[in-house]
Amino acid sequence: KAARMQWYTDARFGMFIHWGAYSVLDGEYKGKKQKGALGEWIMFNLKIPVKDYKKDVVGNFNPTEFDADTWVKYAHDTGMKYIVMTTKHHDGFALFQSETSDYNIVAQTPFKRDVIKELSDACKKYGLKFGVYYSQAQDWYHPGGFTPKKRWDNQQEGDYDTYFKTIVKGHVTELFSNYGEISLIWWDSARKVQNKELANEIGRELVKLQPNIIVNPRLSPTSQKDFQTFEQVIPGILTEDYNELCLTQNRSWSYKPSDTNWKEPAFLLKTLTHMVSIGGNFLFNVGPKPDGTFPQQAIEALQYIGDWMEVHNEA
Ligand code: FUL
Repeated sequence: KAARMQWYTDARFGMFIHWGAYSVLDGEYKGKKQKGALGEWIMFNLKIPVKDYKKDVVGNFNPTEFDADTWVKYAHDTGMKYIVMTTKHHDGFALFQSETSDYNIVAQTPFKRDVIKELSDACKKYGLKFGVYYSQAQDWYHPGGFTPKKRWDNQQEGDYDTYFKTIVKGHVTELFSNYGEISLIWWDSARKVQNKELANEIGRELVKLQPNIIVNPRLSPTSQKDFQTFEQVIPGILTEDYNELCLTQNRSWSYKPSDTNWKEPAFLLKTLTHMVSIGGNFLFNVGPKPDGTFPQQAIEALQYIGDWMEVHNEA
């Protein structure tokens, strides 16, 4: 474990990216406003039927300005050493080409490009580690995927174990086979896993495809645990089990311009130095816009931290 963890404990600073079809909406759908703060939860919050989400949200995802090099260069120039990218969030929509399910960016959107391929290539080019976020428990699209509270849409009725053995295993096998080295997997969300033995068994099989990968413990409550994450709560001190803080710049993880609670760049820099001083990592989240560019607030914060890093970089 120590050897696999070395790059991560040296890294200190990474970029979390929440981007998907949900980035198209700004807390509102067909005149109804979302009550929850998290843009990536809009399908659940507004109980948008699968077929409508597929047509109006996924079908309108066309990020024509997306350029993987630009994203990775932002991270690189800010002094970040790794990227963790949403490959499939709770809405079930995959941002990579897939034979497992045709609910993916290549098959369903006018854009048709495999952004995971482009991002993983750009990470290699700039020497950053590439990690994948994958929502294995919740999936509001594929039959059998977990949905908190009641399902609002009969299309999702199905068996959880079958979903896990086909969709999750199929998807993650593709992610671990088609993109070169994957350095980290960020499973989500352990508490909601319904069959932890099955999850652990499949998890053990999958990591064999990427022997150096490090794993967070959100696959199941008893799964492999290389590092842990504090979510949105800045820890005062770390025990050795907790290595990472992930934090958004406003409140939503995904792009939501009506959420104007932007944190000051100086505050984010202090958060970074604090996390480093207590021996942890800071995984700073960016929610790119539906056209594929970064919000101005993110660009400014990254620039601010990057300038400081440059001045203080003695190496
Ligand atoms: C949570 C998710 O429900 C949020 O949408 C977000 O992805 C966060 C990092 O993890 O469990």
